[in-house]
Amino acid sequence: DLRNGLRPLGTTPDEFQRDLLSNLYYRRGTTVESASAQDAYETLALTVRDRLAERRARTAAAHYESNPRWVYYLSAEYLLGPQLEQNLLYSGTTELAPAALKTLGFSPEEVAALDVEPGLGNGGLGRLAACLLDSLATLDIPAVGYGIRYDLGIFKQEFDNGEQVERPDDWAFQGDPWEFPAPDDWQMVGFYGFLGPEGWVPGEVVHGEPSHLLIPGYGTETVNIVRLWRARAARASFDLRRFSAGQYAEAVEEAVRAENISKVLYPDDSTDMGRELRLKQQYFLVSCSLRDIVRRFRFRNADWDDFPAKTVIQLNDTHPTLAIPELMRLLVDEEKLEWEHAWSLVRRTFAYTCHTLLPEALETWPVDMLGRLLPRHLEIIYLINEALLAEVRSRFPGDLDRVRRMSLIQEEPQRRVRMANLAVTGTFAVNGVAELHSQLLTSTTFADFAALWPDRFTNVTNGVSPRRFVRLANPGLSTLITSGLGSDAWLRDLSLLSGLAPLADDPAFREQWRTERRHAKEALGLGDPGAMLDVMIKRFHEYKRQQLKLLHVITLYHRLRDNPERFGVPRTVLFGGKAAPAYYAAKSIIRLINAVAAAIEADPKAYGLLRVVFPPNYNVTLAEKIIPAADLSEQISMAGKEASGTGNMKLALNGALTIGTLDGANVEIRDRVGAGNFFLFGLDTPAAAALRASDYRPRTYYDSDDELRAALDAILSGAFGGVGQEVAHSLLDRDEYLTLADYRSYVDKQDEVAAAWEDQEHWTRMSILNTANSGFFSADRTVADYLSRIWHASPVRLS
Ligand code: 26Y
Repeated sequence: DLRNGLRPLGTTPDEFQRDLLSNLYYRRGTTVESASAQDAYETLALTVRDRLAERRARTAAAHYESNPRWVYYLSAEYLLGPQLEQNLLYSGTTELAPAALKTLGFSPEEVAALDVEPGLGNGGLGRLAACLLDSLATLDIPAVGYGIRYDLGIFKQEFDNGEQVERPDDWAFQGDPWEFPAPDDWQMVGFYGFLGPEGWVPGEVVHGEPSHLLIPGYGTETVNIVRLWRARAARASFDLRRFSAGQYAEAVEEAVRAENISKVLYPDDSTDMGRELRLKQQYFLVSCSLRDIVRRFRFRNADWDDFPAKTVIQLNDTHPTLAIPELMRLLVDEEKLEWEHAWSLVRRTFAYTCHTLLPEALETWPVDMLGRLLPRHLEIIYLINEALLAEVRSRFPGDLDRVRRMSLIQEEPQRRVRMANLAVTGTFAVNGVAELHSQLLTSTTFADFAALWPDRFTNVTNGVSPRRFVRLANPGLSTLITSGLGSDAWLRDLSLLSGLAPLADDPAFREQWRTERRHAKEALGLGDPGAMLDVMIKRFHEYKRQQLKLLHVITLYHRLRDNPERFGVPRTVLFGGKAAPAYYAAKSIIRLINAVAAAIEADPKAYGLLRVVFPPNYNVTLAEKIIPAADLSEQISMAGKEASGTGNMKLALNGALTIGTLDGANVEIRDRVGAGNFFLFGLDTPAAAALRASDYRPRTYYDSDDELRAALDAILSGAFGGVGQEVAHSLLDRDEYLTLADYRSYVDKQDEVAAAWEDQEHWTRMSILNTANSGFFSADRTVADYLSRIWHASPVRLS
């Protein structure tokens, strides 16, 4: 019995310190006298990691023994955030580390600064994956996350003359102390080739080499893993003959080509060159992960018919959808199951989460490309399509247009495989990520599929980790919440936050609440601590409408120039976020924001009244500093475009008030915190859709609104260094996301925000009620919903 051989590592200060020194000597191979800060960091990481690894070993043993139903999460992205502080907290060693580090001569702060976050994701979808893994472990669910170990994560954003420039994110250059390599579990992945009489003969083969990171549960013993694949050349690919002939580049050509597959996270897919490589990445992830899942199934099971009962595989958007034809291939070609038998197993194994409403974000792959890279998979997709279309024809005889819309193959203007249709067809459950989003999916994007298979569709509203985004990000407020509630049980049951509601009427508690929030603002150190901190932090996209916030900023600036003594509430407006490198419109907005920020900064009239700050390289590390300090949360997307949002939840939980449209999860936030504690503005989804469908003329708003006209004229006249004219033109000529239509409603609502801010007692009351009523937005609740609606897996607790 594995468990009998393990003794938990010590939790006293002496034991921790002894282990730290021992790791410094024996694993880091250095001494106290010569230890660098990096040595101290890596040694501390190992000492903390060991404590989790011991729990991991016991978790694995318990899982093996109970042969449970497994939840497998397949995601091309994970934005795990910095690991050190989380792992200190989850291993109960937060208090032990500072004293132990002191013996090495380093402060906790300088060591924590060396903890590099693995930026293996772009934004919301990747961070959601990380929050769900955290909650799965916290709820003791046997689960594994699968992903790609990109050498280069999401680019580092810098500003050069206000313009975004992208620098490579070499996150693991120094090695990653949190990572366990597992080279023995390598897999082989084929690409290209041809279909011969014996089946698919790949023309190129690469190895997938896994490593894993530990995913500890909070307040429980369970430690799960996320397994990340790295592409390697098949062995002996080094061409010694060419090398000897001086052809150094050619000698490693094959290795380079193989390793390129996991080289870099795609920040978008707008370059043609990268598309095939992205498809290769997707298949690489899927193929390695499925073989690993099958290997794990076989430890304790012999009968394929048990596979769906023991396995649920969640597809995080369509990026891993090739898993559906890949499992068909494994079952039919390699395991020799009958097609119908295999299809019934596949259809009961997979579930699909959709994260978008933008038609242009639905993935499709050219049939030519897919057929060249994966000829057998294309054939399997055609076979699945035949059965699908036969079912459609028999249910809706004569409805040719419906058949055309539902086909897995788009015909015009180019033949392409529709990955979302494949994902809906090959799964037993499809969910959107907020109530409104799920409703819109069944009434628009997937209306035809919902008519055919109504029971397949469901909603699971997103959530966020209260450990990372309240406890770790906001320790001061967390302590206050714990003292207000009389216990820290809220960290595992966030609905308990409702117990704070009565304290909103307690002036002493309100005073403490304000004090903690002010400390967070001082700690952030951006802008004036006395000013309202108004934040918009998220990826840059026109539908999210950073340009609307910017028009408001320019309007405020004009008002203070014309009438400084009547300006009212001082504000710091904070923007954070990255734009896809080839998304020129979004990059123009970034450049214009920086230009406006500089103009305001240079104007003495604005001093003490208005500032715009835009710290570069918004990531999880920075989010954890900004969110606790924020007073106002900007959630101003065009209604019907933001699937959910999760930053909105993080900000509300930390006591920021939201100004927002009825979009995504804003709707549910407002329902819960109360309409009186939420600043609503703008067109709702039906009104926005109707306006767009009509003959929308943005210029009529420009013509009839003096402040709006002044704001756009300022940009057009070159008031901000001649920057951003293309932004103004695009708003006046097209305004795809109805920025001008919502401008007046937004600016007027912002005046109400300012008026509310003047009454700090009332504002604080609203702030407390936002936190008290946001417990629903815990990722623990999200996972509980996935469990009861889709996964149906049970906890396995360590005895
Ligand atoms: C195919 C490729 C270009 C691609 C890569 C990344 C497409 C989409 C994405 C990422 C999408 C994403 O992050 N979506 C966000 O998911 C969040 C979690 O569900 C939502 O809260 C948010 O509204 C949605 O935009």
